[in-house]
Amino acid sequence: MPGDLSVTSWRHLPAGEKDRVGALVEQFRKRFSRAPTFVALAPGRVNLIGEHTDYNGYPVLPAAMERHIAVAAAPRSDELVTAQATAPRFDLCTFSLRAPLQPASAGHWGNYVKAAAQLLLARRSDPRGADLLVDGTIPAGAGLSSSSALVVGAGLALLASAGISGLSRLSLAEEFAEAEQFVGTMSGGMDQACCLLAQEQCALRIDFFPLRVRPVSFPAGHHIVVCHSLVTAEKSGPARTAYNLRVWECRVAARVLAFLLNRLRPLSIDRLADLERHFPSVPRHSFVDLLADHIPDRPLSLDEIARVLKADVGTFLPERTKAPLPLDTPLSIVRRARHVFSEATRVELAEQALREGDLRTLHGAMRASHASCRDDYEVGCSELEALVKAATESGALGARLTGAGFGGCTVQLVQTEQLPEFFERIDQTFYAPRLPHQRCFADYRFAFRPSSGAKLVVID
Ligand code: NG1
Repeated sequence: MPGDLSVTSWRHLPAGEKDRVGALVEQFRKRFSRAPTFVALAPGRVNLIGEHTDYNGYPVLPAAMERHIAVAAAPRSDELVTAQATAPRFDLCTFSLRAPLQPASAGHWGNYVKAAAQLLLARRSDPRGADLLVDGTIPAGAGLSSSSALVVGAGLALLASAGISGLSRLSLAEEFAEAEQFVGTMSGGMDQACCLLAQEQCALRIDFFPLRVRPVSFPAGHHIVVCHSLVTAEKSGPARTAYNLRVWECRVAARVLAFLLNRLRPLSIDRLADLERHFPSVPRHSFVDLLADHIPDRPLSLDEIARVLKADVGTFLPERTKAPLPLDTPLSIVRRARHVFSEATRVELAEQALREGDLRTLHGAMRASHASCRDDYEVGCSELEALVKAATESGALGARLTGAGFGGCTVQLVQTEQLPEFFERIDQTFYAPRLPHQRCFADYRFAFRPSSGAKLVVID
């Protein structure tokens, strides 16, 4: 099982990471005229399968990438946090740890640093601040969890600068997941858990409430390939609203099912997975049949749902929701529930297939997941469709959208020895026609073997 977060000397890092940390340390020295004391390295992740299941209490199967957010930090003598990024498009972010943390405008990158600072404030009533310098190689708005890597990286750097150590990776994953909700997304806990708990050469099966992980060896002779659809879906604008709507729809679906299963005393259930715990004799697929038997499969407001079921609208209002939606929002609860319950079964199937090296079954589960994300969860787009088709025709296994969707990336498996041919074909069919002035597409598609979780590096 995962243990505490220990500190590694930069001298013991593998060559590539050592160079990167060294370059960041140099930049920090130039900007702040002193050396940083720590560098946190927080990897992005790609989800093999289990999309939009985490906040429903069902498992996911991601792997950590070799791309990171790196945060260099040195303590300050006052209570200020100053965060700069190496990329000039991100402006300076400064805030005090004494004043209550207030989010800046939606989508501002500093909100993720403030989200991270909550872990420090939970441990110190009068903390000292730190100077931070942030660098990253994870494409943003691509469904590769760059935002959570920033929260985890900044959080670990702030905690280490304040002299706080010996923390459990599992508890940190739970705390960072809760903290990231500060930015206004009602997200689940997959990204922070993968970022902190991933193991080299393994995918990670993650279960939630309570958080548990188990590594699954990734088959030899294959690489995970990520391809960008060229559509970014930053969670600061419409993608966040669409994401939060899906969370809300699932919570209402859970409420409606709890009512249908016990009209006299409906349970306050807000997560679809909790239905299985409370009604163990009901097979998973029967929940969808029950819902479809009572609710038409089209968008309905909460009022309309209540009228169909001849019940008070309050019965179906989810609790514990930080950003509730207006009552007249149209909700597609039947198809959302169909995706979530079927995806939960596909994750179990995929994990088993990966353990047994049965790549044919894994391919089938990943392809079915893509269709379900597109048709029932409605998080696809035409560029993702074209990319999945191009990847499949170029020899990839299991091509599917990954992450929240609405654009972003696809994930697929490719035989290691076929990687050059795969890239040549996908460049010709997908990237070259869309980026006619470009010759190299390496920034948009890349291959890797699963990497390890976050590291805290001391600059000694
Ligand atoms: P991405 O794609 O990284 O934005 C989001 C959520 C996850 C999960 C997936 C969908 C955040 C920080 N993460 O990931 O918790 O729900 O969508 O499976 O919002």
